[in-house]
Amino acid sequence: MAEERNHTRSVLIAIGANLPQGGQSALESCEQAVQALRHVPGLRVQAVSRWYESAPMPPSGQPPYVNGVVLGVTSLPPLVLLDHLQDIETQQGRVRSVPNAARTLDLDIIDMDALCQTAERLVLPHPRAHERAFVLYPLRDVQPGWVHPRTGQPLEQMLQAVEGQEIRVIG
Ligand code: PH2
Ligand code: MG
Ligand code: MG
Repeated sequence: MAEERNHTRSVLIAIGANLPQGGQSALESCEQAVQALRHVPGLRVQAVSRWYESAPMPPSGQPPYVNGVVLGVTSLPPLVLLDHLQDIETQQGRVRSVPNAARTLDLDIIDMDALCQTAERLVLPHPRAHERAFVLYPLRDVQPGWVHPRTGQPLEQMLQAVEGQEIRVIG
């Protein structure tokens, strides 16, 4: 149906990395991921946040993470977009092991037009986004008026709740 085909949604995608790959730093991997996102058919990148560095959450002996957030518009259904994101992760050396393992690249859908779903492969909005400074700070760069789709809480309130989490801008 034409209506179905033309349906677009705004999307927030979180980017993270804390392992180098093939001589490339975590920051370079994140920048390369943005380029890969620009090539996903059916996704238009509208804004890219600054890059941030923070310790792993929860604390672990892993290297620090580089994080950022992309704001885009997409005509893709959520799971098709997720497939593209996982392809990019794999192309950039991601090996899946245990939860929260160090990784060369992580691409998470944070929110798609306030869609709320709890499908097995994809929970929206991202279930832990609101408690993570490394998501909320870059998200503010690209969409300062974001309101949590489930709780209705404005971004500024969520940021106050994560004040204790150390994070710094690196680029
Ligand atoms: N990602 C995780 C677990 N912990 N910590 C930081 N600082 N940044 C991340 O991107 C991150 C994390 C699981 O995806
Ligand atoms: Mg993640
Ligand atoms: Mg992920």
